[in-house]
Amino acid sequence: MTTRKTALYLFDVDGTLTKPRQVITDHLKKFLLEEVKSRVYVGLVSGSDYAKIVEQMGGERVASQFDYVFCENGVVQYRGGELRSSESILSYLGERTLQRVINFALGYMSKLELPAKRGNFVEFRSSMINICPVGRSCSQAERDQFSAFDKEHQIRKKFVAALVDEFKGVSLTFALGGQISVDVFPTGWDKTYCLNHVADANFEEIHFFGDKTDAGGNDHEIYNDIRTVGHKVTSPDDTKEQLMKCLNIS
Ligand code: M1P
Repeated sequence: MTTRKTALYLFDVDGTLTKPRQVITDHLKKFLLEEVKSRVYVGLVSGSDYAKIVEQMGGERVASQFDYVFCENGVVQYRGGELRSSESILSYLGERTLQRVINFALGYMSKLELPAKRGNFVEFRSSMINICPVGRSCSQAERDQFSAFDKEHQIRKKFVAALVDEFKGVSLTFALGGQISVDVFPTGWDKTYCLNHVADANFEEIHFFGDKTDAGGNDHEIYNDIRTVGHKVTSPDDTKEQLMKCLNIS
């Protein structure tokens, strides 16, 4: 068996390994778990929760083959399919502040007129809240429609500006995670959080591949962190191409 280089390659999921909220292709899955994993250590770091990551990797058996699975920005950590650690936004904020955030978000969203509104506007996770103007129970077509509408009318950008203004004194970050929603989490609980979990492993290099690397995107902090070599990608195909170059795979 060949020894793997002491390097860790971390991957965002949506837009980097899969199309937003879609399942990874068999081709890319095989490439990552055979070609890439035989050369370096591999990990996932997503804003999503564990259930969504498992779904997008095509099942728990696949997800558990990654050396690390960091959910909710790495604040929730899984290894080999087992939960290793997590944090609670409820304990951090307290019920009163949490409700202020939720009530403000629901009030703001109630005044929006959109092409469609469905259900599940606030998703409460372990270490973050995800707020979604169209509603997380929208169909794929409604998701795409909202995404196009958002690009034209800056719905989420204006929503984030209103949240930042309302919660000036509270140490919270509002990030455009994916295509249709806003992630709300304590400042510092961004994707750089996962780097704490690998500090003991003393990797010589940590590479990060992500698409939302601009300011306000949820890959921004880890992409720019001095502990990582950041790679900005535009699609799953681009991720594969960049990996082939980095690891000299022909
Ligand atoms: O890409 C990660 C994001 O995926 C989903 O975003 P959306 O539904 O808006 O496309 C959410 O799970 C979000 O929390 C996460 O950051």
